Amino acid sequence: MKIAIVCYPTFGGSGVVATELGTALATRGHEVHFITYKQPVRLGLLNNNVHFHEVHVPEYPLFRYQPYELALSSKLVDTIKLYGIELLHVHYAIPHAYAGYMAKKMLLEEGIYIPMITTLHGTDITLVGKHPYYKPAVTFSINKSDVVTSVSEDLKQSTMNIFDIHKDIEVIPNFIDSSKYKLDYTDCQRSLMANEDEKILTHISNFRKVKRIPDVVQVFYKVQQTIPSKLVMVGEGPEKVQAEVLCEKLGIADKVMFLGNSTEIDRILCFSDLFLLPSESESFGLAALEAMINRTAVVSSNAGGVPEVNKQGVSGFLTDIGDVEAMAEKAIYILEDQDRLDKFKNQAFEVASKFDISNVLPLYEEVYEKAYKARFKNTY
Ligand code: GMT
Repeated sequence: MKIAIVCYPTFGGSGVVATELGTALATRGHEVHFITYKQPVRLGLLNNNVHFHEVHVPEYPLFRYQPYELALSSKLVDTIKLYGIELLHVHYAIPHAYAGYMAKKMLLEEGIYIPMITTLHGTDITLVGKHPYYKPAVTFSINKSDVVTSVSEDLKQSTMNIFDIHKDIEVIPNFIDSSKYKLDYTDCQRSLMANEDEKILTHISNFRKVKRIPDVVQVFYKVQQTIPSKLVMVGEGPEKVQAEVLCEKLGIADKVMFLGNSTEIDRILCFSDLFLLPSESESFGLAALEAMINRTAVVSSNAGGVPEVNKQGVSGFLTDIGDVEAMAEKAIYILEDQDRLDKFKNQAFEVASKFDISNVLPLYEEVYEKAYKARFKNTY
């Protein structure tokens, strides 16, 4: 099948999922066209089955806001016609589903029917999408999608609660390619980060408010009082500077490393013992899944869809949002005994393996087939 994928090209989870999905579809023989404003960060080499088309938004002084949706829908129309694309899959409702719907309408004028799958990722619903200024357009474009998928059961329920949706939403969880992690790493170069007797805690995110970055620092502050350890903070975002200041204030700056955005997440997770994810809201928690497949135990909040990924007492522990005390206690419990830590690390890997791409990719192929077969039946 010839598939166009629209996504954000950045380090965020939705872009990562879209990129990994497209790449895997291409290896299964599909022709995949990524359409976005920059080459996605996780996209490797382009080839016969993997194409990238850049959306350009020309600046014009009259506009206070440059019309990205307009440029995207025009690019979609042109690319779909040029390559004979058969299906459109948009990741993150805002503004992708809206632009996709406009492209569908324009193509229909020329007798071209293109089914659109919309995958909801989280903040497009729970944070940004529900804002009254966006809500009518988001509701409309979800209802007008041919198939809507959500990355967790919790996100599906939130979408149904927040918006007036009269479509079924299929839950297709995020995934991981576990074959990439079968290698038996004997040396993860831990010594670059910590002394032999120290444990390594890691946090990876976009450092937005929703991630509760001060909680990460506070949990580590308590842990390092009992367990010799280091904290590795990966990512960039508005809360980063405050976190650096807090580390200074608590006198732990020499034990915390801020690495910025990284394309070497697997190498970092390889030497990590424990992953911290105290988020306020999290539809799935792809970063936790990536940690788990790298045999890193997880202590997280129980926000949103996280309990669907991090299993209580198995891959790690979940506590109430903001309960820094309990998170630190659970972290110390896991880290204080090497045998126990190894057990949690292995269990985390086992849980993550259930989300292997081989189980999830066919679910996407199924919805593609369904949408493609039903394309003439749908009213636009
Ligand atoms: O908040 C982020 O981590 C980025 C955001 C995104 O849209 O890229 O992540 C959302 O989508 C990910 C992939 O489906 C999920 O794993 C994250 O849980 C979700 N973030 C939130 O719901 C806050």
